[in-house]
Formats: sequence, C-alpha cells, structure tokens
Amino acid sequence: MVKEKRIAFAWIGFTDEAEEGKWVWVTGEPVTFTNWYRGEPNNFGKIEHYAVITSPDGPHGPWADLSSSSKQAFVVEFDNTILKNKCPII
Ligand SMILES: [Ca+2]
Repeated sequence: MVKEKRIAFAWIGFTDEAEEGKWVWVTGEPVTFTNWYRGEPNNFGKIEHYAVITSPDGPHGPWADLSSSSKQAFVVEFDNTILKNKCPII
C-alpha cells in the first residue's frame, strides 16, 4: 500500500510510549512479528515512540520509530464483520 500510493511512511499502530523499548500494538494484539529497519527503533532524541512502515525496497517495508510531531499517512484496520453489518456497499 505504501509503495502503491508513493507514500514515504505510514503509521502502523505500534508504540512504546507507555514503556520505552516495550513495543505493543494499539489494538492490544500480541506482538508476533516485527520488521525494524537496521538501526531502528533508535528513539532518536528520546522522543520517537511510534512506528511507521517505510516505502519498501522489497515485498515488506521495514519499520522505523518516529516522534508524534511527524505528520504521516496511517494504516487503519477494520473488522470486516462490522463493515458487512453497517455498510450496504461492501
Ligand atoms: Ca527512529
């Protein structure tokens, strides 16, 4: 998606804002996979607590941490059962 839309970064809902170095999904799902870019997460300036997916060179874009002041696109995850019940178009 990031590559198709020519977006440099997109927020993915992964954060260590509650405890530095302890990365969690905002949905509360267990962390079973990470794809950090080499040298990331580096908490540059001690203010980077939110993960973005970067424009991929390969099939999967590596991740980096950025600060909340960085304006980026974002990825939204929907439960498709909700959409099927609420939206007649889908
Ligand atoms: Ca970083």
